Amino acid sequence: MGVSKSGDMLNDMDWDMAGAFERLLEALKEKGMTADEAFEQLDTDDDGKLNGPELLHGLSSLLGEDLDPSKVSRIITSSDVDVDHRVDLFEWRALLQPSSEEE
Ligand SMILES: [Ca+2]
Ligand SMILES: [Ca+2]
Repeated sequence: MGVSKSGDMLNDMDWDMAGAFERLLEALKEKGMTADEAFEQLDTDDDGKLNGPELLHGLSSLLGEDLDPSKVSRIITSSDVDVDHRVDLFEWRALLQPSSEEE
């Protein structure tokens, strides 16, 4: 019910990043994982930052859908406060933090 489908091909510009992160939050909730734990899991080389390949790989497996590098680079661009082309823990938390509430 209420599911609308557009016949248009979903290209990268139309890709719903916020929607993807909502699904990611749902997935984490199901696994009982916090944002911090997810970060640790994604940070496979333990440098405290998520680079493109780590995000691509980690998010794809958490979401159970195949992201592509252009989506990942959009995630990085939109979250990268200090412009080092990596997502650190603070940037990651900001990505996953619902903006409505802060505690
Ligand atoms: Ca890393
Ligand atoms: Ca950064």
